[in-house]
Amino acid sequence: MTYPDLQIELKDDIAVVRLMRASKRNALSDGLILALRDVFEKLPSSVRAAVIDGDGPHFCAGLDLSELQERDAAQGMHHSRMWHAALDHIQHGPVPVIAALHGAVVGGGLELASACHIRVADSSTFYALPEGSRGIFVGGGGSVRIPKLIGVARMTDMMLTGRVYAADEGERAGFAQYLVPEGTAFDKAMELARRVAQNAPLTNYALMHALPRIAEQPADHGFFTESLICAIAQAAPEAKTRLRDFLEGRAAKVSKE
Ligand code: 1HE
Repeated sequence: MTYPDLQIELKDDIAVVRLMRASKRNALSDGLILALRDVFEKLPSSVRAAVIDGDGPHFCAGLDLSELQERDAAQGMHHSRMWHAALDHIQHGPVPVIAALHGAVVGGGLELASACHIRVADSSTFYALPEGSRGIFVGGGGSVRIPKLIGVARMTDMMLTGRVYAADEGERAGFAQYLVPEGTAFDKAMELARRVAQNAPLTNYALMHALPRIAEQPADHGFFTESLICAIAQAAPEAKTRLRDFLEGRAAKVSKE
């Protein structure tokens, strides 16, 4: 798989997907969005987790504004739906995806990050939704995914006032699950990806596909769906092996370290 602005590297069972458009701050052109869709649709079956990061000083400056030409309403809708399809391949693809963030994570860049399953930010990271001041609206799934991270009130404030969150307050607000020193987000993301890749595939599948749906269901439906996925996961041979390994002292205990 080769694409002009995307680098794909396989490090054992981890796919590293890097935005390679540093001169344009990794702004997401239509070509880049379609390439992301393609990559996550066609990941080799040996891949167990993926890391997305960005080349250069910023993770991603969002939509490529130079491509935002005169579009009529129908074209605008189809363009937004193209983003939805691409980012859906990340969120609901075959493997968990970890975003390694640094510098600007803004607009569509934040929409991309919010489609990932874990976000690791270094201390240079900042978050913003400049759509508000550019006279447009999020169109890459941001209004669905970003409030799930930070809440509707914070997102409304960001878009109304142009508020920029620094890395530390961003972590407290819920944008990222990990905050690490500058220049180390990729290494931390790889460490987490290796850990995630060791899980039983069905557990990872349940976390990616069942948990978000259960969270949207009324409690009574959620309990029922949970019971189904729980039963399917524990019936898998790999679960039985892992449980036996623990009971017979071969598996790691839970520890604070
Ligand atoms: C771009 C873009 C872009 C940079 N589209 N070309 N996103 C935004 O509104 C963010 C716009 N970008 C910025 O605010 C800044 O560029 C950054 C804070 C991200 C980085 O600043 P800096 O000083 O490191 O770089 P720069 O000098 O501003 O930009 C370097 C080049 O990248 C420059 O081009 P050049 O030809 O003059 O060298 C910039 O024009 C270009 N560039 N960002 C196109 N976004 C599905 S809907 C999603 C809607 C949105 O995402 S809206 C938010 C868009």
